[in-house]
Amino acid sequence: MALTTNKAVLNWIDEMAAMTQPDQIVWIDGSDTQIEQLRAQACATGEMEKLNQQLLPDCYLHRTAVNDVARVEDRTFICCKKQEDAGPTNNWMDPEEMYAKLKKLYTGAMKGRTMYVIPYSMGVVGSPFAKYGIELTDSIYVVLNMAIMTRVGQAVADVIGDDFVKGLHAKADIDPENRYIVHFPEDNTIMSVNSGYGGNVLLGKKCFALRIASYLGKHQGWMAEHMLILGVENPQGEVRYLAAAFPSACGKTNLAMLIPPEHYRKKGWKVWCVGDDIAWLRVGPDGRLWAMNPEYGFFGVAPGTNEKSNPNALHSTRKGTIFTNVVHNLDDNTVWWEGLDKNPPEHAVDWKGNPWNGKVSTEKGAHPNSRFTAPAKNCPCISAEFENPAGVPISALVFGGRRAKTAPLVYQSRSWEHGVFVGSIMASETTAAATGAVGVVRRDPMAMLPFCGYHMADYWQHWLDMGKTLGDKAPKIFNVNWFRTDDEGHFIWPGFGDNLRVLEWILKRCFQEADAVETAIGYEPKAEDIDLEDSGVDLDTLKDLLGVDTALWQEEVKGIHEFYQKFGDKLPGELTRELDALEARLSK
Ligand code: SAT
Ligand code: MN
Repeated sequence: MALTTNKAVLNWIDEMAAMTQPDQIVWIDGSDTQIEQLRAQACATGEMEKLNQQLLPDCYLHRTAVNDVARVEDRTFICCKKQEDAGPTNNWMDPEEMYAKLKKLYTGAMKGRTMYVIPYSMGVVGSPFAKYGIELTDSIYVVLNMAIMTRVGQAVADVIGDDFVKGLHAKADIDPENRYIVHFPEDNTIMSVNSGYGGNVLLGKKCFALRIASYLGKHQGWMAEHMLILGVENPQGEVRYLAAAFPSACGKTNLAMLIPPEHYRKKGWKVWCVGDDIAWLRVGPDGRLWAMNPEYGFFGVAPGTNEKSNPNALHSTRKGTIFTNVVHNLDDNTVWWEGLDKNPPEHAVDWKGNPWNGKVSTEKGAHPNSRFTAPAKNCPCISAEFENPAGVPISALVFGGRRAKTAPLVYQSRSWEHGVFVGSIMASETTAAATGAVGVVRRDPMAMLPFCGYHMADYWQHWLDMGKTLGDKAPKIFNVNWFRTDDEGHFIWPGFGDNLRVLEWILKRCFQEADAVETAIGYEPKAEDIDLEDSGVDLDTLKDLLGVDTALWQEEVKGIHEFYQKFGDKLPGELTRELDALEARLSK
């Protein structure tokens, strides 16, 4: 039975059902009974496997098709009326043409299947900052993941209005040649077909909360960013918040849940996680920038997650979690992945569904982009403000990427405008989170390259405009790089919990409690001002990590000129001026 009488919702569902022709339509009310029933059904068909309920209560395993393991950026489209509005970094097609193309793929795609109707909320249901969507899907896996990642069910159906985001997902034949992830920002519509993998099909996440929301934010004066949100509590008991943007699979989840080094813990430092992937930011009534996490769970990268790197994430996955494309340990019916421990199972099934012996196999058992979908409330360090609809006030915005050489450990921008410049020139080595080559340096402005729902240069202008609104209440902007390597390719900075040493300086800077030295690229800490006690890093190494290599940066400037050319007249003048100023400072 329909959970709402909203005509706009019902008419749209009728239209989509007429096209996709499911055998039946089932509304997701979000009740435990219904979720339990769907889990049982998915296990009966082999879509999911129930794991050891003593060790991993309410946990399940799923394997995607072998050709369907990551976001497909080359098949992701922004379809607005004018191509110019999508910009040079997005794939575009005329909406009419795309609707016609998709219609063919969706027609009859749900024959013999059930269409699930998922009313979901991004943000606390009923709050002025929440936005609602409906996802139609023929995948139980999608339903169960959405029920972890977002707030779903009757409570949402009760408050949904006419301006909901429409999402249609059909697995169809999982045909990579006909896989499309399409956004129509002007119609509040998302259509995804021929995939069953997370980022392509959990439409509340990248599709809505970033691509559609960034477009809405531009028009409504707020921002949707690919950022984690965390609170750092100092020994005085004061919690200061920051939001940080890193490309996919660069450690956002690890940073969001970091455990302070022992030396810090003893003094009383604590870290609280508000979000690990997406931040919606607005100017609050006090004129400051406030951030809230629109999601309800974590869709984290499994490989590398362990008791040392991220105990909080690992703990979060011990109940009510869905594992995708990890190793199935047949001895105790649990899961394993590379980097979990040094004890890979002997009797196991790999992510492709083949028998796998971790003691002898030279092939990876888990896919490098294998994932866990875990409820946020499982996280031991979840912030008390997680369910606060208004979110938290942000003192610092941090950009970062994976750079072997150029970017120093940390630097602060000279101003908001310069900070927008720093975000716009972000570059990172690619990871397994998207299909394509791994380890190639690409420009990924604000970590939003694959997620900005409109012209990137207009997006930068929006950042500049937000800075004008915020004025002297604007957060300070920083850039970090945990990934510098030595000549043998080893990481120099220990990372993980030790990153708090850098966050301490960042937050002190926001409250005029720490000094800095000026360099050509921005303000850096005095090496003595970073607490290195028990870090295993000595002062000289830290000085190296903070080093700015002029020749490398001059090369970088050339690359930025080239990159900026893509944006033509739309490139805000402020950014060209910042680039010229950087060039001038480097040649001094
Ligand atoms: O696959 S997702 O897009 O949800 C995760 C990521 O790539 O950041
Ligand atoms: Mn992400």
